[in-house]
Amino acid sequence: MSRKLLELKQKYEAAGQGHVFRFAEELSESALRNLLDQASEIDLHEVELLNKELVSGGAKPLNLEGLEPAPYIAHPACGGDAALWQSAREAGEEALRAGRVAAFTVAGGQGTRLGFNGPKGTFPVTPIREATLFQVFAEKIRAASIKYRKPIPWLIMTSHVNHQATVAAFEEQAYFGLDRNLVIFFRQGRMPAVDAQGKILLEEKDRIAMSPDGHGGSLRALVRSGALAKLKKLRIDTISYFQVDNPLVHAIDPAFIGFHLQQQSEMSSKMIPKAYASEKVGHFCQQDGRMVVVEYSDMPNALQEETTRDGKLRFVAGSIAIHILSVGFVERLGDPGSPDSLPFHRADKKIPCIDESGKPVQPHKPNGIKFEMFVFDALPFAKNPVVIETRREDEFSPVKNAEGLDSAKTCRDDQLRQFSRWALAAGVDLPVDVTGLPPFSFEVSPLFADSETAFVEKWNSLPVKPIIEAGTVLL
Ligand code: UD2
Repeated sequence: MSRKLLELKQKYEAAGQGHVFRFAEELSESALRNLLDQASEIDLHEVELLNKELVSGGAKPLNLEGLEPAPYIAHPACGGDAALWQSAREAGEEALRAGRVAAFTVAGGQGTRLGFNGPKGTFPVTPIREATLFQVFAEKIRAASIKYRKPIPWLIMTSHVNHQATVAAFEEQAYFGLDRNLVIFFRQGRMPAVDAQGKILLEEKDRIAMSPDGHGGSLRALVRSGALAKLKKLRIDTISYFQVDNPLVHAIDPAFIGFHLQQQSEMSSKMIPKAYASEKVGHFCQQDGRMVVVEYSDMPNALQEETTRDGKLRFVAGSIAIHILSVGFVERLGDPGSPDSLPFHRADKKIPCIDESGKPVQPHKPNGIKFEMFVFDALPFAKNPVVIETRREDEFSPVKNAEGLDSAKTCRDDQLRQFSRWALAAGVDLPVDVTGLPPFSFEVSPLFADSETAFVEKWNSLPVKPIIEAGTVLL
């Protein structure tokens, strides 16, 4: 132990971070072990570079030169070419039947805004069964693997904080009927938080203030954890990536997969037209011939509000964090020696910590800096990136906040509207209000149907049609 302490202490002192061991002498053996484990996880060279780039230099203003809206493939319901979509769908279905596709949920976030105690994926989200986000995704993945007669592995990225609770939730629910060997959990990396002088903050005498390295950390975590090697062994070459907060997502979308494969894209994305200029989503743009996403917080208002001649938003393509990634691309970008690596972003936060004398500090304004990577920053490195349009009502209603916009209530209502649209398309007589909301709650499990087409087909095949009323669950 003491040799390890000595070695690390020297390294940290040389990097100007010796204070991390300020209280080492006072610690019990197990507390010291914790501190040493954390300290050895940190790449001091990376921290030094980030300090130079993002801390002493401050946040860099975005280079807006030559920024243009990115082109996208329009949805057939919004003027897109139906034959093109059909051909993409067929290509995607072929890949699914060949077992080339895995699903991937990033679930390492801290979910602070929702104020829910536990991994966000265990948040109950559906109107009647109160199925959790994880259950909804599991049922979508099961439905697709039944349809295409091939098991679909599911990768789930957790964080140090929620890993155990996430795995326990799956154990408790017997993996929602999935093959447990094909549910692959792995932890994302962590980064230390620093103060305005770039000094690593201590949360406790034996604990460095560490936080998840952002969803962009998923690329290197896929490689480092061995999850990507597992996929390659299973002959998977295509990964369907989505966030844990959006139960409407088509976890497996043949048309999306097909466009990605047909155009030999390394990373593809879905967009929705922004509802209003200041909507909090990233913007798909092009710059110097490369695809970039400019986050809402980085895009000047004037650009967000710019309109075309016909009065539509110019930067209309909103990123909803749904992607297809090629395994070879992840392997290239996730390699620690790769020249193509994701940049870090700086986030100024209130970070509870201890001061030089070991006294706890509860900050009331940002006192520290966290470093995070964003997955969409991989786009400029991707060959042939494709963006396709999806419809908000079909695919996007995230649960982010405890109340108001993007809350459990708005998400439940959006699910009800979706179920009602499907039922109406099948000819069910359902009274809905002007917003499409039915007067009572009911639910359609993805195992019954996971799209309007699937619903209509299933409904038509039923010899006896169930009555849809308050509390109905179609399973
Ligand atoms: C994200 C996008 C935004 C838009 C929106 C759609 C960013 C910066 N912004 O906003 O452009 O697409 O989503 O809903 O991404 N996560 C991890 N590890 C981390 C951090 C996050 O796994 O270290 C996961 C988290 O569990 C969640 C997802 O990433 O599934 C999104 O995280 P968020 O809530 O921080 O993203 P948000 O809402 O700011």
